[in-house]
Amino acid sequence: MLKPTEKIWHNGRFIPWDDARIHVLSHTVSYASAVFEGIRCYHTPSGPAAFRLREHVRRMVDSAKIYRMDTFPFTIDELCDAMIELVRVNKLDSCYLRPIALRGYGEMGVLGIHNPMEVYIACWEWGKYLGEEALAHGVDVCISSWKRIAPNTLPALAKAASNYMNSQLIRMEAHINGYAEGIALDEAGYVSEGSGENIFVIRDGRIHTPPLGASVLPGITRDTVIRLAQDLGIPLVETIIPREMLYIADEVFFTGTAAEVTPIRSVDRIQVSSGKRGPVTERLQREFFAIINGAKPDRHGWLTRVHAGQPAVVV
Ligand code: PPE
Repeated sequence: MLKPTEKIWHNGRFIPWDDARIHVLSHTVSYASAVFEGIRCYHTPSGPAAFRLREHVRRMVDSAKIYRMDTFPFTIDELCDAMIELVRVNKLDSCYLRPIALRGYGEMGVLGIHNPMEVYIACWEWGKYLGEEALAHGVDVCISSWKRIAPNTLPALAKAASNYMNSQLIRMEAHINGYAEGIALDEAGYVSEGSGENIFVIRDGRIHTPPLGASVLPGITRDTVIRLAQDLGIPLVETIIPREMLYIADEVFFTGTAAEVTPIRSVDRIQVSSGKRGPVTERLQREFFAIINGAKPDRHGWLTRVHAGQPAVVV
């Protein structure tokens, strides 16, 4: 169960957790007209720090633009500041931040452009997405019978609520069949992504990941791993990946804000190599966790410290 925190940010004001309610006839409830983000704030020796905050907020603003949410009322800077202040106000040392921008209550009907935009930011403490064990030992996954959203149906580059109905189908099917997660193929039948993670495949020392044209979310963790692989001198290509490549890979892993860097030990009950976390995955994981935990210098400027600025004032 979700553990409430004290405050939620709504359109520029802090309100009590329980007051963050919307009317059942808000546009978003019938038509899924919402865009959102998921951002982790990590415990570091210099206090909590949000990981790649600006990139996440930029993607949210991009998602809103794709959906013609022209009335989207806040700038990237304002949203970044609001998130940092929210973590301070809720006195959390580490948490997951969930900003949501939705079309609210007003007119009924699909159009939606006359309905007010409501922006909320909540945060709470969130543990390991695919279980504590997953990061060390990996997860068992399947290929979903559901495809990922096809090009020019729902825009995959937008992190929109509507995309997650497709994700739910993938995740529920995997869960019911005893898998930790499902991997969807794209419209053409090539590997796309998990219900809530991007995917990486390693063979003969080279990392492969599907390109943005394969109906994937442009993951911030995906981008992080691409940069870390460059830093470590590990060759990486963005390329279409046939399904069977997963079965014969040396290593496969997921990336995501919630899932972080999670090894995959089997696909469709076919063991990936020895069925243990592989050396490239482990190297990337180590580098990733060293940076987010503040054990290594933040050489890319990815962390935003929560307590670096002025003390928060509760409105
Ligand atoms: N693909 C999908 C479909 C996706 O939902 C996510 C994040 C990613 C890739 C990875 O993106 P990024 O977080 O920027 O590296 N999924 C979020 C939702 C989790 C949830 O269940 O809610 C997340 O990881 O926060």
